[in-house]
Amino acid sequence: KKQRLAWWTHDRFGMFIHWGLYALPGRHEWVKKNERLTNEAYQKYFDLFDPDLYNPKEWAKKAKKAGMKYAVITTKHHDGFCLFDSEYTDYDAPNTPYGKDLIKEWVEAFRAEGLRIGFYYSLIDWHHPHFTIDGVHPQSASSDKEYKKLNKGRDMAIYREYLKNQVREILSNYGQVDILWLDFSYPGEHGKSRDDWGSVELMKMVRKLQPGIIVNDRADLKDFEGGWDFTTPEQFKVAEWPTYKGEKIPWETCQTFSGSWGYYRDELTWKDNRQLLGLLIESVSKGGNLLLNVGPTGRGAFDYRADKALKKMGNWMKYHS
Ligand code: FUL
Repeated sequence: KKQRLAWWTHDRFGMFIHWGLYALPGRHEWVKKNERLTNEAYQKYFDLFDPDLYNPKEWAKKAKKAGMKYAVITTKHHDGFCLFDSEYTDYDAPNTPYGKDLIKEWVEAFRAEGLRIGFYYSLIDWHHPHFTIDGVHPQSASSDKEYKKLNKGRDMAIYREYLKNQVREILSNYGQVDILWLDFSYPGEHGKSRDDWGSVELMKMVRKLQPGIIVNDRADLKDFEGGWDFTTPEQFKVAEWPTYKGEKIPWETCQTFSGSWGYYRDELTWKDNRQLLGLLIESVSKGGNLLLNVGPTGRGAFDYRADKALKKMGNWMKYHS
């Protein structure tokens, strides 16, 4: 484990990219859930998806200039839309007006800049007809009876197979993948956990397909020893180096520039450069990594505020890397 984490522990600073259909409405990647949108209401973003400014070479250059050494992109977020070409669904980038696999271009561009690459894959899926409706679903219910009615005919075993097939695809079709970032489990009433995802089986497949890959801790694999590689404190500064059974463990905090991961035009709580540098320095000083997120627009460009912030990080990293 230590060996496969060596590059990551050394590199420390990466770019997270949340990009998908939700970039079009531009008001949070959870817009489908937050506004309880149906598949029909959400369909227009698929029908209009045509990012004419998408230039992953430019993105990769920006990440590199900012001092980042790796990048993780959403191959599928909770809304179920696949940025990659999938044999198992029509709900993917090649079927939008854009008409191409977005991940293929992305991987080539980031590799060309010498960056390591990671795939975020959402375990949650608000589009698949067999994904059971639960507490964080856009069509969530208010009583057990209602859940029962809504979930009649939905079969998680079918979805489980789908997710396994898709993880196989993303780990087979793009060469070496350095990180798998699964997201996320919420055990409890109307929540989902490792048996819903088939996490144990899934991990066996992952390790076989990509022996060098490192995997985060969000598939409810409780045992750190045989399961995941690093833990993922989200949107907070850790007070001290996280531990497991008394041992310090590898960790990475993921953070946004503003309040949302997906592009959110009118969200104005952007962190300033001092805060961002503080995050990086403090995380590294406590043995952790920083995965700093960019949410590109529906046309495929970085927001000017993200550009500005990345430039400033780069200026600092040039002298203190
Ligand atoms: C969370 C997700 O629900 C957010 O949308 C985002 O992807 C973040 C990194 O993880 O759990």
